[in-house]
Amino acid sequence: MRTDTAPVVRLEDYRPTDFLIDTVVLDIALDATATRVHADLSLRRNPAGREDAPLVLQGDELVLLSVARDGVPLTADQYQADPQGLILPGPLPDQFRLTIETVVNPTANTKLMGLYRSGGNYCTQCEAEGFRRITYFLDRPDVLSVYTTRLEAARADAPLLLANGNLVERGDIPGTGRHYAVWHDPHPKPAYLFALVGGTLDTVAEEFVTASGRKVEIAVHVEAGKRERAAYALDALRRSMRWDETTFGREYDLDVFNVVAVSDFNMGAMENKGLNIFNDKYVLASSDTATDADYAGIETVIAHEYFHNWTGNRITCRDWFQLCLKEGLTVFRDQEFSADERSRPVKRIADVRTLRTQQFAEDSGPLSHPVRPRTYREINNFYTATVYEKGAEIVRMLRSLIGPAAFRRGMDLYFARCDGTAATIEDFLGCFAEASGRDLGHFAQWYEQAGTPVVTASGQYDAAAGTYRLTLSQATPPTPGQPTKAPMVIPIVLGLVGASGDALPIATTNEATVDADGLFVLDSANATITFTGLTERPVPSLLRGFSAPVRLESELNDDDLIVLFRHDSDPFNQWQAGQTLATRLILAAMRGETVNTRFGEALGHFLDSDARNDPAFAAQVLALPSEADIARDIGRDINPTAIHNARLAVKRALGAELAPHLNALHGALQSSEAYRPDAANTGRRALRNAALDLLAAGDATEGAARATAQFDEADNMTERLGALAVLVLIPGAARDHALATFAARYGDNPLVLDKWFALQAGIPEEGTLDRITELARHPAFSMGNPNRIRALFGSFAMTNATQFNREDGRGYDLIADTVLALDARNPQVAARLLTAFRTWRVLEPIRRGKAEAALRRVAATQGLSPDVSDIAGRSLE
Ligand code: 0A1
Ligand code: ZN
Repeated sequence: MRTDTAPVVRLEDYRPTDFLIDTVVLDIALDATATRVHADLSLRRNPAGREDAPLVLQGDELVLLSVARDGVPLTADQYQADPQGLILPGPLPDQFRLTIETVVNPTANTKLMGLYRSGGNYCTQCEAEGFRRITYFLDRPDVLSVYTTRLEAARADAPLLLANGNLVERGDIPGTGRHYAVWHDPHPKPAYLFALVGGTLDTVAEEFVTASGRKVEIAVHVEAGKRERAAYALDALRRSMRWDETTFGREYDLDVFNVVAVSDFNMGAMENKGLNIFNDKYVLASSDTATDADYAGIETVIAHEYFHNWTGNRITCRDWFQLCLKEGLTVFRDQEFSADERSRPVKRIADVRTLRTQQFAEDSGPLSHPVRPRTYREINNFYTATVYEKGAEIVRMLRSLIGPAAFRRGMDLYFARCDGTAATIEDFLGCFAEASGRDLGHFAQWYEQAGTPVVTASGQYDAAAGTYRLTLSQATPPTPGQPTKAPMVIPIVLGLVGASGDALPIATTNEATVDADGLFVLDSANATITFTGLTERPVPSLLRGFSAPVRLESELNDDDLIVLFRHDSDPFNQWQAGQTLATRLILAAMRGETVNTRFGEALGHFLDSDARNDPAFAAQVLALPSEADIARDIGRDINPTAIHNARLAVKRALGAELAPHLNALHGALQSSEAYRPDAANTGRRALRNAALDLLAAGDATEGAARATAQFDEADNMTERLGALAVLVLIPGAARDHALATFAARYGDNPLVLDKWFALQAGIPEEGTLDRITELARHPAFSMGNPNRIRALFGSFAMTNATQFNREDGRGYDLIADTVLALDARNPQVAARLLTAFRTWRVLEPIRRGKAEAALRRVAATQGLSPDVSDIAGRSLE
């Protein structure tokens, strides 16, 4: 067991390994408590490594049975071994075979890293450093090997045996009740992409023919009895494979592609070569059990893991500092896929909401780090919104800057040049610099500099001269370890809108500064653009499509925002104008003022006209900025209860003002057609739920009645859960009845019960704390299952701002206690839960003190995992 603080790993200390492992032959006899792993490694000295260096292999909680070199067992003086490592001091030949036998206990593996059991099946998770929990290895991403895996198990225990690559052989071991399967993966890969699965699983499969005519069997395997819920995942997989062919020219490269869903999984899913393993939340769906959001999540995650086959697997990372090389790029690719499959503007709005809620929050607090960090203690703590979501934004900005054609050429060059290698951000950017002929040196700062830049805009119209001078400036607040910041390269897509909504022509004194697509590149601290030939005062529409991950502060007045809300041709900025107006209303309510921004009136007009043309977009417009959005806007001395109350007051007022529109919409959007998870129907249901939510705020009695009716009549989970989400906010018999009905109906479906746990954990009432204590004793709850923990405690800490941040500190104590109770069992999930404290420093003094005390109590606990110790330590720095 590793203890407390792990040593710091630094990017600048990177050096190649002293040995390479060309082939790995594994023979694994699966057993619930004593799985024997026989590993045969062919090693050779790395020409780039040190001469005469010893061989140092990593392990983690391993039990060594035997070790031999070139077939000769090693004597005790020829190696040093403990559970954490195996060292051969040498002298060693330049090339040799090393045979290692270890034994591992999958049942005792509660960390869910390495080989473990879930739902009675065997599965693995090796990213980032889980392979060392199976055998001793050079467990780092720049060691690429060809794997052959022989699995053996009792046929009754594990009728299905899967590993990476193609199946080469299978058969019975006569007279033993055991059988085996041999898998071979011809593509060299790092150990973190190794996987195996053994067990009893139901399968849906079909044939996929690649663009060049190669036949691939694609299959989704789920726990026994869940087969009916696997169809959508298979459909999403087929669509993803086709999309990557047409959009990026990438074909699949093995004879089979397997997806396996397990019920105990620390993250969303994992891109193991040819054998993706998924949290079953991102596979299982039926109209009765999954919401439209679940379907969209499945589509995204299936695509994400599949796209890793090229961006992550064929081209992997040199070291874990380069994690964004695969993650940022692959998120960008899955976002583009979903945008193409659904509505592009709505997808963009949803992605920006996530970015702001997760990444901006992370980036403004003690856990802020560059997209490519320079140091880490525990790499598991760097699978963050910054690496993933901000990493994707960098790729998106790159495309805006060099244009789609050069971007595609750069991607093609990257695939051609780096295929089969473990690459760096420099390798990646080099391809785009070459393909576009542009110097991307300054742009590369986005990977190095943490923090969210603030862009400030101010404009001056000169009616006599017909000019508009727009001044843009940027500044990035300090972040841990980076007290001073340099200007960044910020692509700002902009337009000018006239008072009656017309797009005004763009002409500037220096024509080169704003291109035909409205792109202006702000790459210094300040810049001024002079627009000419104007016959009216323009309203600037800046940062269209959210063209850069920055905070924009502009001095637009309410009337300007109404113009943009009504007329902006850029849907993102149309939505943003509505959000900004709503934010102003909420901030005014906090100050005890009533202001009239005419937002309610504009919203009513919108609901009667445009809303019905694009319901998915309208649903986004109706959803007020979140409490976290408002908190971020205020920035310091946050009182979450004051924000909650002000937001609720605005929501009530808007709900009451818009009641006739909302009631009409809610009725009109009902459909008697059979459920389909397509974009059009998803949009319709989203708007119907959003209308219900707002109208219930305005009139609780009418809302409860409509919600109860919707709950009872719904033939799908989206509308049933939408109604329940409204009902849980209205104390009373209707709520209690609906919660009980829901639990009775779905008592045997853990993924659906997670929704029930999560909704209750989010209730912004004093009694929620006791409710959570009670729910933790519910028979369906288990501290062994990450999804259950996230549903109950994660939802409370991350979404219930008023109760997590109770003034008496009991919310903080609950989460601190849970983190400590969980840490010995599953440090990765415990550490993730602790990140709920990431914004503690901006709280008002009383809450800040209580949050700090809870964090200090965690940090001072003896025997913490490196994961929790790292988060607690950095949070307090
Ligand atoms: N590479 C995966 C994420 C992942 C990372 C670590 C894990 O360990 C438990 C699991 C999954 C992805 O980006 O989907
Ligand atoms: Zn990924």
